[in-house]
Amino acid sequence: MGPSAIRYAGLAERLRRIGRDVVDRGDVGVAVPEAVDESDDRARYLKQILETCEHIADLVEEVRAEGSVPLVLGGDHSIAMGTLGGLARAAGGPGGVLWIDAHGDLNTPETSLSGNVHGMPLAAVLGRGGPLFAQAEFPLPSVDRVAMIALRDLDQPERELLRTLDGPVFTMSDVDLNGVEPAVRQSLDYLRGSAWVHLSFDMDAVDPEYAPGVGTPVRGGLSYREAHLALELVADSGLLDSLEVVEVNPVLDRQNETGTLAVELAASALGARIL
Ligand SMILES: [Mn+2]
Repeated sequence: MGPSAIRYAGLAERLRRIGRDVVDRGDVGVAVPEAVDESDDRARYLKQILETCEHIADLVEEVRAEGSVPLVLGGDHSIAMGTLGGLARAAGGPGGVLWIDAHGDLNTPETSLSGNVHGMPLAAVLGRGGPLFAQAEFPLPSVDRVAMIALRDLDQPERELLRTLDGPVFTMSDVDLNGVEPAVRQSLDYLRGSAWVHLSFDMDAVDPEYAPGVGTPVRGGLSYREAHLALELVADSGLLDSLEVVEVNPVLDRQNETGTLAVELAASALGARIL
C-alpha cells in the first residue's frame, strides 16, 4: 500500500516538473502475510521477504544497466536488501549507503525480540545478519560503507554492532547540537570514496508530527525543513546513484500526509530547488 499512496500523492508528475524522465516499473509482487506461514519466529516471513528482494534486485540491476537512477518505494524497510543487492550486482561489488532512519535496523535473527525482518536489513547488507540470510540469491554483503543520520531508538545489541562499524553515525542529539548540515556533509565525505552511493530514507526519520503514517513512529525526529535540507545537500553533492523511500503506511496515515511528504522529499533528493 505504501507505493500506491506515494504514487497517488503525485510522485511522477512532481519529478517530471523538475525535469526528470519517469518510468514506473509497477509493483513487485509480495506475499500476503496473513496467507502464508511465518516459518521462523526469529525472522518472520524471511523466505518470502528474500524472494521479494530477489525480484527487486533484478529490477534495480536492470535500471542501473540502462544508466538510470532507481527509485524504490516501500513499504517495509527490508526491501533495502533487494535494492542494495541489485546495486552490488550491477556494479560487480559493494558500495556505500546513507541510512537515514530513527532506528538502526541492525538486529539479527539472534538478537531480535520481535522477529521483524524490517529491523534487520542494515545488518544483513553489511554481511552481519547471520546464517539465515545465507539463503539470499542476491549478493550479501552488498555494502562496505555506511553513514547513519537521525537515530533515536536503538536496542542494546544494535549499539554493540554499531560500535564495530567505521562510518559516521549522527543521532538526533547530534542533529540537535550541531544541525543537520554537518551530519550530511560528513556522511557524504565518507561515502564519496565508494564505488556507488545509495540513499535509504526511512520516513520514520522525520518527526511523527510531519510523518504520522509509519509503522514504528518515534518522537523527536527531523523537522520538515531538516529533512528537506538533508536531501537537498545529498542532491547538491552529485553523488547519488540510487534511492529508496520506505515505511510509508497509509493505514496509519492522516489523509496521505506521509505519502505526500515522501513525494516532496524524493523530489528534493533528485534536485528540486526553492529558487
Ligand atoms: Mn528502517
